[in-house]
Amino acid sequence: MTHDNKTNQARRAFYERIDHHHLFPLWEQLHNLVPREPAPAGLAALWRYTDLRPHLLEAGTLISAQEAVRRVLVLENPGLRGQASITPSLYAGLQLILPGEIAPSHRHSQSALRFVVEGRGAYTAVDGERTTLEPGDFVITPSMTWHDHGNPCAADGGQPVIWLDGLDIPTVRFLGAGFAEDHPQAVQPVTRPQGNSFARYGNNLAPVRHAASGTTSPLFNYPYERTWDALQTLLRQGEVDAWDGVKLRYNNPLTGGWAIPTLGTFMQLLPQGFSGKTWRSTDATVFSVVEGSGQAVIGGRTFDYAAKDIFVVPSWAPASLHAHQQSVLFSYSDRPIHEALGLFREHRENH
Ligand code: 1HN
Repeated sequence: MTHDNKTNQARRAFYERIDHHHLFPLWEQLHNLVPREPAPAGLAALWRYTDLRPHLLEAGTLISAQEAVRRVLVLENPGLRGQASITPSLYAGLQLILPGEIAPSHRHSQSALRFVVEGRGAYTAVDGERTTLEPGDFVITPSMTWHDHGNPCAADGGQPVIWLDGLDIPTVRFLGAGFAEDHPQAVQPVTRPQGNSFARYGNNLAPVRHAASGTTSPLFNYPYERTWDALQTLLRQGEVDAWDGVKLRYNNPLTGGWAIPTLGTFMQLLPQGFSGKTWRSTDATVFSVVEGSGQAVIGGRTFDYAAKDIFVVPSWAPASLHAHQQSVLFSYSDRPIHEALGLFREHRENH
């Protein structure tokens, strides 16, 4: 037996012996554990709304929102099956609430965002205040705030309302920091009139003696109308970035920081014919198409997108956006965590 063979045999025998003690040799794994650049975790993927919507409406015939607590179809990354994850740190689902339904009140340490995809007339309530949901609205549920949803029966029968839920579920699970409880009442009492938070914090003003609001924005609805106005104005004024088009991030008006401490949220406008340059960033990102059509080129694969589709860009995958029609894209990622920990990296290529 050669010296090398003998050595390898001795090593393998050693590895087997220590395996029984739940030990393994770092030197066999070092490069995987500390990669030269982010190794793919999760795949690029796109969900067509025209495919998703019938399944969600069918779910509406099988279970009520009240029985389900949240009637949601979870968008699971094809490379992360079984983990309720669209990226290693993020959760995404599409929620349906039909006219006459409520989704009962509860709270949890996971932070949530809603991005309204379809329908009018539903509300969400956060800590005693309701807000009516309109397509394109960005609504937040801060950690440990009571929240419930409802879609009151309108005179005309009302509409199914569908929104995208984005939560930090995998992050909170990873940290072992998850707590939840149900409210004693399915529909929490209303303690503040509608529009109260917006009047206090939504106009570049704040109450002189506002109570400290913690780490999350005191605004809980960022209406699409306002966001659209801002994007349109900047487009007209020619502020189009070669990678992003016109892109803004949602802001906590009290701190200038992120609206949600664990979830970075953005809205961007791509003019018709826009062909963006390629970027990479460490924060894997979920996109929800508000309007328009075009292509997302992610890791060399081309995904055609249309209004209401959802797609995901993995960490450090090269990506670029190309708009056939003028397009508006909402997106969210875990960028606040990367930034807080000094881990955020972005590379913008020149083509
Ligand atoms: C939740 O509370 C909502 O409030 C949606 O609408 C999705 C997924 C997991 C855990 C809690 C909601 C959720 C969730």
